[in-house]
Amino acid sequence: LMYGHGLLLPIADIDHTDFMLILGGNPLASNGSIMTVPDVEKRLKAIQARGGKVVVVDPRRSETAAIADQHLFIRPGGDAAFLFGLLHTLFAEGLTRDSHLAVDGLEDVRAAVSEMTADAMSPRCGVPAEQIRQLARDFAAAERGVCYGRMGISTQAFGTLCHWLVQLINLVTGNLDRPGGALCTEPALDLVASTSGGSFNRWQSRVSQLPEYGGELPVSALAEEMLTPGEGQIKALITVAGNPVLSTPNGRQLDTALEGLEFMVSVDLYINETTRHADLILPSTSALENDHYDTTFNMFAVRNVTRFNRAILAKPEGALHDWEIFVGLAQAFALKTGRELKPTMPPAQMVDRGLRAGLYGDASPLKLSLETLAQYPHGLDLGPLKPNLAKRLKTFNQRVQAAPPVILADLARFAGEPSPQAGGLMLIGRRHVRSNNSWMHNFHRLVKGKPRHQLLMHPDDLLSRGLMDGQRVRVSSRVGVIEVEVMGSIEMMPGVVSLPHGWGHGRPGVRMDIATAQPGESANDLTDERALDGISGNAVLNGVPVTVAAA
Ligand SMILES: Nc1nc2c(c(=O)[nH]1)N[C@H]1C(S)=C(S)[C@@H](COP(=O)(O)OP(=O)(O)OC[C@H]3O[C@@H](n4cnc5c(=O)[nH]c(N)nc54)[C@H](O)[C@@H]3O)O[C@H]1N2
Ligand SMILES: Nc1nc2c(c(=O)[nH]1)N[C@H]1C(S)=C(S)[C@@H](COP(=O)(O)OP(=O)(O)OC[C@H]3O[C@@H](n4cnc5c(=O)[nH]c(N)nc54)[C@H](O)[C@@H]3O)O[C@H]1N2
Ligand SMILES: [Mo]
Repeated sequence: LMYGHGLLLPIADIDHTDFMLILGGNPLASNGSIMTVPDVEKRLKAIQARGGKVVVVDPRRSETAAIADQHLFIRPGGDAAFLFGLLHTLFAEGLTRDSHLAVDGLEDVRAAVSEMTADAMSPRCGVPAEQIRQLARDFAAAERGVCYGRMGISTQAFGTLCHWLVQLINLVTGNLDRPGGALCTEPALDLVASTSGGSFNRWQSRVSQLPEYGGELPVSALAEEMLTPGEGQIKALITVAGNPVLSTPNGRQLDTALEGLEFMVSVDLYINETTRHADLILPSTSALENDHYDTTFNMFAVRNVTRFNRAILAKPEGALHDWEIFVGLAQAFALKTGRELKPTMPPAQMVDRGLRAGLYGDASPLKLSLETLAQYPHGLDLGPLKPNLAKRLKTFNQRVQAAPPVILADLARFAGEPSPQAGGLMLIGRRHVRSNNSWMHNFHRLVKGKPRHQLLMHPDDLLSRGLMDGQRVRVSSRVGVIEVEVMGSIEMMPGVVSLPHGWGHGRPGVRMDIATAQPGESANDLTDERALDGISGNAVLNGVPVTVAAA
C-alpha cells in the first residue's frame, strides 16, 4: 500500500545503524525475519561496540532483550498505541527530519495522530508516557536509526497499523532508504522487478467475508470454509509443506474439519498432525537431495548476497522433487479436464533466466548466471544495502503513500477499542533456535537437552494463583483447554504467559517417533480463529486472553 509492491520491504541496515529499535522480534532465536541475518548476535553487539544502542520492546525479556541496552515491557497487543505515542512525540517535539523521497499524505498522517499523545497511549500499552517520549527523543537524536518490527507486532488486532507506523517512524526521522536506516535489498533475482505489485481485497471469503491478499485468504477462514455447508464449500484440500493443524488458530477445529473432507493430498516429508488426514501423501526429496536457490530470503537480507546450492546427495530411485510433483499434478489435472498445460521449465533454468535478467546479470559487468555462480559454492557477496527506493517504487504515481485510505479507515476501530482490563492473563508465543515452527522435532540432536515446552509465568502470577513452579496447569481460552507444565520466570511481564507453538505431537496416527515422545502442547489449541486484525484478517496469535489454574 505504501510502496506499491508486496515484496518491496525496507530491511534494517543492522551493520551501519547507530540505533536499532526492535519490537516483537527475537532474532537471537529466529535468526531474524524480514531481515535475513547470519550471526545476528555479533551484529547487534557491533552496534553497541561502535557506540550505538539496541532497544527491545517485548512482553518477555527475550534472548535478544537480554543483550540490549534497554528493554521495555509492553502489554501484548499494545504496540500500535506505543508506536502512535512515538510518532506523535516526533511530530509534537519537532524531532522529524526531511526525507529525500517524494511522499504523499504526510499532512494527513500528522492530522490523524494529533490526539495520540504519549499520555493518551500509555494506558493502552502499559509503557509510561515519559519512557515513550524519551525513546522518541533518543531515536531521533541518533545520526542513523532504524525501527524494526516482526511477528510479535504482526499477529495482533492492530498488526497492519503497527507495520504502517514502523514505516512512518523510519520515514519521518529521515531514516527510510538511507544507510544505517531501512533499505530495500537489491537481490540478484528480483521478484519486485519481475512481478506485479500484488492485490488486496479484490474478493472476499465466502463465510466471513475476509479479504483476499495476493490471491490468498487469511488462514482463519480455512476451517469454516470446510465446515459451513452451501455452494462453494471446500471438500478437498492439497497441503504443501505446511502443518496447519499445529500452526493455525484453533487448530483443533481445523483437525475436525480435515476429518470431514472428501479428499486430501499432502506434499510433505512426514506423517504429522495434518498429513495424517490425507488420503494420499506425496513425499518429496529432502533438502540435501535437491538444488536450492533462495528466492525469498535473499530479497530480505541485510547484505546483497546470492548463492546456488547444488544437491549434495543423489535423488533416490523413483523419488521426485517438490517441483516435479507439482508438474505431475498439473499434468494429471490437464489430462483429466482437457485443459491445455503451459510448458514449464525446471527451476534451475528459471533461476538462470532470473539472474541474467537482473541487476547483476547480462547487462552488468558481473554477468551473473548459474554458470558463474557455480564458481562460488559458498555464495557471492554483492555488497552492502544502498538507497534505491525512489527508482523502485511501484505506486501509481511513483511516490511513497504515507496515508493509504484503507489504513486511515482503520483508525476509527483503534479509537473505539475498549481500554484493557487489569487482572486477566494474556498468552504470547516464543521461538527456539533449535526448532522451526512445528517441525525439526523428530530429530534427537535438535530436541535433546533442557525441556522448552513449558508455559512461562511471572512468579507473582504463580503466587496469586497458588501455583508452584513445575506444576501441571490447565490453560483455557475461548476455544480450548490444554494441560502443560508451568515454569516461573522473571523474564515475563506480570499478566503475560508464554508458550511456544508447534508442539503437541502426541496424537493418534502421527508417525514421528521422536517428536511424539516430546512433552508439550499446541499453543494453537488456544488461539482464536475469530480474533483478527481488522485490515488484513491476519490472526491474533499473540495476546490471547487465557486463564490458568492447577490441573
Ligand atoms: N529457530 C527458528 N527460527 C525461525 C523460526 C522458528 O520457528 N525457529 N520461524 C521462522 C518464521 S516462520 C518466522 S515468521 C520468523 C519470526 O521471527 P521473529 O519475529 O523474530 O519471531 P519470534 O522469535 O517469535 O519473536 C517474536 C517476539 O515477539 C514477542 N511478542 C509477543 N507478543 C508481543 C506483543 O504484543 N508486542 C511485542 N512488542 N512483542 C510481542 C515475543 O515475546 C517474541 O520475543 O522466525 C523464523 N525463524
Ligand atoms: N501460535 C502461533 N502460531 C503460529 C506462529 C506463532 O508465532 N505463534 N507463527 C506462524 C508463522 S510466522 C508461520 S510461517 C506458520 C508456519 O506454519 P507451517 O508452515 O504450517 O508450519 P511448519 O511447521 O513450518 O510446517 C512445515 C511442513 O513442511 C514439511 N516440510 C519440510 N521440508 C519440506 C520439503 O522440502 N518439502 C515439502 N513438501 N515439505 C517439507 C514439514 O514436514 C512440515 O509438515 O506458523 C504460524 N503459526
Ligand atoms: Mo513465518
